[in-house]
Amino acid sequence: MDKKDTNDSANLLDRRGFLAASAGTLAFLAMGRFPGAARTVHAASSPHTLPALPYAENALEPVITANTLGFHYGKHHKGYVDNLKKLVAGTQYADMSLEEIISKTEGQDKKSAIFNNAAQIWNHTFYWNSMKPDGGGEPPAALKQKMQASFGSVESCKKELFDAAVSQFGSGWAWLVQDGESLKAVKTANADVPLTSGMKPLITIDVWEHAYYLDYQNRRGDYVTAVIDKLINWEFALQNAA
Ligand code: MN3
Repeated sequence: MDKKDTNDSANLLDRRGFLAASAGTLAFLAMGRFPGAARTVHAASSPHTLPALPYAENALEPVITANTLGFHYGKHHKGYVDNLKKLVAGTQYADMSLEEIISKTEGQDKKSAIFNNAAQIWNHTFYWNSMKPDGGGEPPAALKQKMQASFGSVESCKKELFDAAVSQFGSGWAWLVQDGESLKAVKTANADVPLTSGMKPLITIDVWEHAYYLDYQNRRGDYVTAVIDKLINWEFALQNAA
């Protein structure tokens, strides 16, 4: 990992008041829990590289099949990287980190293609890390406390995350975020990311149809339930909340 890049990126995030959702991610990945973690860290903030998956394409079966993951990562996620590379070539954005591109293009109609592709790269990398083989189950005690303080119980937290995911009309994302001292379940449309509202993402679930249609067809609720119960990486959420 290039320390200078990481520091620059963290400083920029702080200056923007983003409170380093990525810094939490970086800290977690830097702990080396995933093979190839360092590669993921560096690539996650680069607009030019498809970050490595933190596990094999078949590692989330049977909840998410290798078929779905292969298309989702290899075609969709890669497609956003290929698009962004072309869109930023020779522009002021070419040498910026992904987070910087997102912050500078957010809300600007003329830059929406750049924003959409940059945010989708960020969102997908965050989504892959929001899951792990044999995930779900009991959250770590420190996260459990935060969930109980904000939602009343772990079950209520999961239910609000589920509700956000199934009620998002059309394409988008469901998120567990930290907003100030509270945790919240929120949804965003299309490529939108809670970073731009000053909230710190802890976990995300992709609810674009391409995330589940090959495995679940129209049954988004079944996909979301299975992800929450069997794949969600609560340790990743806790690291992001730190
Ligand atoms: Mn997707």
